[in-house]
Amino acid sequence: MEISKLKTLTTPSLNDVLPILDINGGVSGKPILRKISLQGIFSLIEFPSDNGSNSSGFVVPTIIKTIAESGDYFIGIDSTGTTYKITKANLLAGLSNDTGSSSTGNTGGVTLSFVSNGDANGLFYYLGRQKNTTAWSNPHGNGLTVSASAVDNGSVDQLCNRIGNDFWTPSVPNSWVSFYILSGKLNCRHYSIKSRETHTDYYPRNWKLQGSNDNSNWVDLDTQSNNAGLSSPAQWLSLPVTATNDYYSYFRILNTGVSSSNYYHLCLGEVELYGSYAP
Ligand SMILES: [Ca+2]
Repeated sequence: MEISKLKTLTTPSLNDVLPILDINGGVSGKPILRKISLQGIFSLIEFPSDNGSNSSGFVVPTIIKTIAESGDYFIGIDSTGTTYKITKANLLAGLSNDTGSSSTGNTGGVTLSFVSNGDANGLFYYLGRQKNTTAWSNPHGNGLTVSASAVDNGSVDQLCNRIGNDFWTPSVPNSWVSFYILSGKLNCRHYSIKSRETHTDYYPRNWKLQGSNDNSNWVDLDTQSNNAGLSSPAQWLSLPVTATNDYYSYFRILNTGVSSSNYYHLCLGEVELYGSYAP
C-alpha cells in the first residue's frame, strides 16, 4: 500500500470502518485483525455489513468487532509509511470533534438527545467521558453510582459498561436497578435498556422508569406493561419519557411484573438515559 495513492477522507461518517488489532480476539487469545466502524470505536452497537475493498486496494478485514475495548489497538500509517499502533484512549484524545450531540441548552444545562440505540449521546456515556473531557471509561464509581435491589448474577457496573453481559437480580417482585448522578440532575426525556447478552429468555416485560431526589420517594416517568419489545439477546429498546420539567439525581428501573419466562428476575445488559442535564 502506497501512502501517496491513498485518498484523504475529510468527512468520515460513523459507518466508516477501520482495521483494528483485536489483542485477544483470535484463537487461544492471540491477536487477530478485525474491522470496526467509527461507531464501534465509541462503543456503539451498530456497524456496517460491507466487507469490500476501498479505492486504495486495501482489503478491509471481514471479521467484525462491534466494540473497541481498552486493550485493542488501531493500526495507523503515518506520512513516512511507518505502521504503528494507536490505543483507543489515544485515538479518542486525538479526535477534535466530539461524536455526541451535546450542546448547551437554554436552561444553562447540556442537551443530551437520543439519536439511535446505543449511541454516544446519553448521560451515562457523557459521564463516562467525564463530561466530554476524557476518553470514555465506565462511569460507575466515577460520576455515577449504580445499585440494585440485589444481584444474582453479574455486577451493577455492567449496566453502563457498554459491553454485553448477563446481569440479573434474584427472582423477587419489585426488583430494581438504580443510578445516582453524583453531580447535577437530569430532566429525562428518553431512555434505553438492553437485553442481556447470551440467553434467549427472561426478557423484561413489565417495568417503570422512576426518578427521585432523595432515593426514597419515586416518581413514575414511564410505565410499561407486557411490553414485548425485547425478544433477542443484546437488543436495545428505547422509549420516550412524557415531557416534564422535573430534574432528578436518582433514576431506577423498577421491575413491576414477571419476565417473558414468568419469573421476577430483572435481567439487563445496559441502561442509558437522555434529556437535559443540569450540571
Ligand atoms: Ca453492559
